[in-house]
Amino acid sequence: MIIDDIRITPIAVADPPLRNAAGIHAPYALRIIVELLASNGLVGISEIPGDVRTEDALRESAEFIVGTDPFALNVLAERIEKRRREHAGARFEDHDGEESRGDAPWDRRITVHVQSAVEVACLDLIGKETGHRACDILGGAVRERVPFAAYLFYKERGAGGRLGFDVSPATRGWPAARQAAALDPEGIVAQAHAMCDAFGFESVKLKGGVFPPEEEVSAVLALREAFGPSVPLRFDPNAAWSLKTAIAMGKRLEGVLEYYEDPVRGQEAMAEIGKTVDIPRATNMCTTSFDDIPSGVRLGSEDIILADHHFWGGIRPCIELGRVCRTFGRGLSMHSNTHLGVSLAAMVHLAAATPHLTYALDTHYPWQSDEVIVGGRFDFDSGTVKVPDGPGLGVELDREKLSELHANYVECGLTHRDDEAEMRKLEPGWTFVPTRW
Ligand code: GKR
Ligand code: MG
Repeated sequence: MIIDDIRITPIAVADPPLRNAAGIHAPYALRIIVELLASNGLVGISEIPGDVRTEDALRESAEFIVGTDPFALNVLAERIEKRRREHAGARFEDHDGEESRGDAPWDRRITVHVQSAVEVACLDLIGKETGHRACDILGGAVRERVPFAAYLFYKERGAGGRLGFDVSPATRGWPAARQAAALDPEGIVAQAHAMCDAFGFESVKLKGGVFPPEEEVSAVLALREAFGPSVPLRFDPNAAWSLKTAIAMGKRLEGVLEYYEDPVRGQEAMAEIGKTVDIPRATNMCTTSFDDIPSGVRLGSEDIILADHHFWGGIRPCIELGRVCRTFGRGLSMHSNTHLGVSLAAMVHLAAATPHLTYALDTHYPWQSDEVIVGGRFDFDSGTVKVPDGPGLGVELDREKLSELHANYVECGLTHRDDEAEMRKLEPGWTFVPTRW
């Protein structure tokens, strides 16, 4: 089996106005659907965050992806990195260069996105060729259902895309909560109830870094009051807090949080938190690559790392990360950005094949209404998703939906994620401040 062609389809997915430290989500989130067309007629698929720079990098990579055996995963990963290094030159590892993770809550490195797109689509091809599920190729499933956490956001009114602001007064439950604004502790608790009732989640995460710390701590305490100590709570201000603030707030959250995710920026500051605040610390911002592991271990900057196959270069590096975490006594959880079912399927296979997965995973999936896979949206049962049965990822593209979502992309005119620019539409003059409080 040889890869004959690569098809890259940017899509725009309706996304509600969710707030974070860097601003607010645009009405559409960009994703890229990648298809690898093999010589035997099989097609392997993957999904990654959208950005024109990533699209360009994928197109450039086509010259050495085409003609390669999809089983040659190590060779492909190395070639992608080499090509990206040549392309970026000195800027590759500069703080502000092309391969910088950036200060925003999400990761903007292009190489790992391209590696992820190619690896996942190859695993899908290998599975289809051999008749095995992706998780079985990766060593076998240690769980057949994967647990996820409710992911709460402060949000403005509306559900994104063309869904507008109108909701019939008769609408109840999650569809109403997905439209409603949630800007205070009462709104967050109502959102949590609606999301947990609809999906059965048994852990809850609140995205912070939006309002003054006292207000956000009140929301966490209101969640604890509403759900009791049996529901694990996580809180993530995306490093918008100073060390002083994070220590003061952390003291109030001891005994309340399951983990404190990126309260501050950088491994050194995260390590300081660990000296005074008695809550496990998690990160998807300060330890984000294998190169960061030695200093993270030396400093003791986190207790839990959030894997993400889009940001670690694929599913296999995340499984390796699981082994590293077990070796160094760290827990492993999973990070998420806005996504559809192809990414969800990959997350589920990764989680199924990772013995050392110690927490329920993050997912933005409840916030989306679009889907790009045949059969529509995934079902959640008691907050868990079943590993798909079919070979490879076990999901297929719905071509009609893919065309619709691509038409959204062309129409909406967005080329990359810019939550700060969106926020200015709401509050002219608003600027992103990496450490705000
Ligand atoms: O979707 O606004 C968001 C989140 O803030 C996201 O961008 C982060 O990458 O989910 C994320 C996180 O855990 O930091
Ligand atoms: Mg985070």
